[in-house]
Amino acid sequence: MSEKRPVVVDLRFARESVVSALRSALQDRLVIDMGDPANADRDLSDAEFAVVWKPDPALFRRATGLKAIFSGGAGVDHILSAYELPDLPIVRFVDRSLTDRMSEWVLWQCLHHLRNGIRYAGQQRDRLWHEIAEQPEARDVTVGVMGLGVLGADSVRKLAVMGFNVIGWSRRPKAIEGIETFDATGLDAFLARTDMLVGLLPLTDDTRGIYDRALFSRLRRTGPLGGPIFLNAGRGGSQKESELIECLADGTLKAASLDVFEKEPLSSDSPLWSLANVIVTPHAAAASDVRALFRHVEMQIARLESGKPLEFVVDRTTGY
Ligand code: NDP
Ligand code: OXD
Repeated sequence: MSEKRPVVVDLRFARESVVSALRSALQDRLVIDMGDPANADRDLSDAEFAVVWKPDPALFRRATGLKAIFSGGAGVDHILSAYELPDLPIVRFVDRSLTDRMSEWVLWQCLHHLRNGIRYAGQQRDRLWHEIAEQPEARDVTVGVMGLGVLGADSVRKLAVMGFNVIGWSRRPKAIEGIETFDATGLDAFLARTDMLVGLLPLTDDTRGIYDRALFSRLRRTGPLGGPIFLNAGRGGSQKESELIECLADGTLKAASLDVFEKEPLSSDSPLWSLANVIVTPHAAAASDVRALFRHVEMQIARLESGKPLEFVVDRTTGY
């Protein structure tokens, strides 16, 4: 073991994967795994880095010598909104595996809605052999993606490969080849063109509750799917769930695919479980691969130690 200062790991997910990945990760320094009860009262003041997902609130008071905090996921709302954080760089998790997984979820759900997946699943349950006559082509459907960051940018490209007409919206102007993009000022124009709305926004003060009735009412209603469809894999705090449920019931929205919810796990009495036009996945769109997470942490620490700046650092003023 070298002289290097320890890394404290407090990842409150996939415990077995964390334990297994730690057998070969961060070999050049001591790892203090807070999931191990033996470390519950350990002095953390010598820890240099923290790798966290929804950590113990006391962690940042105990680990007073940190140089940087690594989020165990792409989102950082789990710490920014819940803790008093020291003024340190916070690094998001950005990795090919996570990006691919998210794009898979987005394509899976968009194709499911395009190809009448909900109706065919119902027909199968009823043993009904009936081909639905109206089958729009992807090129007739406009998918509008809100959030064109690491995940949104990959999703729009892959949706375009599948033939969808794809547009995107982000706070600042963006240039993505083959994709028409809108900045914050172009929200109305963006929504008016969108048949399937995909939410890939981070949760910040500006995006909390952004998906509400007023927004859903501005989506295109004359598209080939018979009504707008909403997909959200960003954060549930961005959707006003009571209004979303009403919109799904009264036809403002034709259907939805939801991976994230205002409160998780989704309560067993939520109407979303049983609405026939809703697909629920349990915040599983793009889980972090723990081995890849530790590789990313090792890479970023190596950058720092060789005098290079950290990558994927959160802007504390915008909150993402
Ligand atoms: P990025 O930080 O790379 O991208 C965020 C995007 O959102 C940017 O395009 C940004 O605009 C845009 N944005 C932020 N605030 C606003 C705003 N107020 N108005 C308009 N656009 C805005 O994040 P990622 O793409 O890596 O991840 C996005 C989110 O996905 C994560 O924060 C997390 O919440 C969620 N996530 C969900 C997972 C799941 O399994 N369900 C897994 C992983 C992530 P600009 O480009 O102008 O800065
Ligand atoms: C993330 C997530 O932010 O899994 O990475 O939600």
